[in-house]
Amino acid sequence: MEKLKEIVKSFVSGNDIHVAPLGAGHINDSYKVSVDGKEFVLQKINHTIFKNVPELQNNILRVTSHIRTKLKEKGVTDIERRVLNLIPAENGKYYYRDADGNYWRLMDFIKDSKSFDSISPELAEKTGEAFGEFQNMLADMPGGPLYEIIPDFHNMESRLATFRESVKKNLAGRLPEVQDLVDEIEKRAEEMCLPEKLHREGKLPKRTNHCDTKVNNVLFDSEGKEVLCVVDLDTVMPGYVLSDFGDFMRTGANNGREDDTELDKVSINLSVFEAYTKGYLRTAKGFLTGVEIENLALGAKLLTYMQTVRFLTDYLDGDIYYKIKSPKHNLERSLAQFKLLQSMEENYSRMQETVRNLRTKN
Ligand code: GN1
Ligand code: MG
Repeated sequence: MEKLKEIVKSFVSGNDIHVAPLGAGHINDSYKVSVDGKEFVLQKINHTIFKNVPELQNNILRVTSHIRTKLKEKGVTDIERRVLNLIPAENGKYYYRDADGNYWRLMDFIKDSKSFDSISPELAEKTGEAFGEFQNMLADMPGGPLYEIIPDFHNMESRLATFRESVKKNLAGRLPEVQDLVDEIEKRAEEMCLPEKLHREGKLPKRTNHCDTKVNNVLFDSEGKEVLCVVDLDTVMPGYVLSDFGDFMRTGANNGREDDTELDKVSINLSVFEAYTKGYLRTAKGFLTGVEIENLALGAKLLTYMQTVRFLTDYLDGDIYYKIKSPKHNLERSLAQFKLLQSMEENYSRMQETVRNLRTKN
C-alpha cells in the first residue's frame, strides 16, 4: 500500500492518503483512494491487452472531454457525476508509468452510485437509453476517428479468418469433437459478414462505439432509478452501432447464462429485447441512418455468433485467451452462445418487427 500511495502522489498532493481495493474487474486492478477526504479511483492498466496506453488514454480523454462539453451546453449542473474525469499526473500526462513498467491512471470517484449485474425490462430500457445517448453525444466528436485500441475487435471477417487458422492448425487436437459446430459456423459465415460488406460499399458508417455494452457498465444513482453515466471506456473505438446494440442483447437479453450448460435455459428474452430497443431508439434515432436501424436486429445475431466463434477458437487453440474454470469451459460457452443464436434465429422476424414498430413510435 505504501507503493500505491507513492503512485497516488504522482497525480495529486496531500497528507492523509488511504488506498483500498475496489471491485472485481477482470482486466484492470482498481483501488479506491482518498486524499485529504477527496475520493478517487486508481487503476493499474492491463497493458498486455491495451498495448498502447498513451493512445488508450487519449481516446478516453477525447470522449470524456466531448461529453463534458455537451453536458455543459445542455445546462447539466452535476457534471462530475455524469462523466468520468481523468486526473493528469504531475508530468502532465493522463497516465503514470512506474519503475516496474506498470501504467496507472487516476480519476474522480463518482459518489452515491450503483450498478446492476442482473436485468429487467425496466432496467434494459434505461440502459438502452444510456448507451443511445452516449453514442448520440459522441456522434459529432471532432478530431476524426478514435484510435483502434484492439484492431479488428468486432470485425467478423477477421474473427473468421483467425478461427479458420485455428481449425487448420488444430493445436489442441480438439477438432473432431467440435466438427459439427464448425460446420454450423461456416453455414452462417456469409450472412454474418454482411456489415463489413455494407461498410465497404459505403452504406454502413463507423461511429464511436463503447464495445462493452453490459448493463453493469452503466452507473445509476444510489436508488437505482436514474442513469448517471456510462463507464469502462477502455474499448471505446470506431465500429458499427449494430455491434454495441448486439452485444447488449447477447449479454442482457439471454434467459440463461453466457456459459450455461443447461441449454434449455438459454433463449432470447424478447421483453428485454423490446425494452432495450425502445430506450435505445429514443435517444439514438435522431442520428441513425435507415440502414443502421434496419440492421440492429442482425447485430444481436452477429455479436452472439461472433462470441460463439471466439470461444470456439480459444477452445481449438487450447484455451489461451479467456480464463477458464473447467477444461471444457470454452466449449460450453461456445455451445451456450450457439444456442442463444439459434433462439434468435427462431425469433428473428419478431425482433425485426419490434425494431420497425419502435422506430416509428416513441
Ligand atoms: C471479454 O472481460 P470482459 O467480460 O469485459 C472480452 C469481450 C467478450 C467477453 C465475453 C477485451 O470481456 O469482448 O465479449 O469477454 N473483452 C476483450 O465474456 O476481449
Ligand atoms: Mg470490460
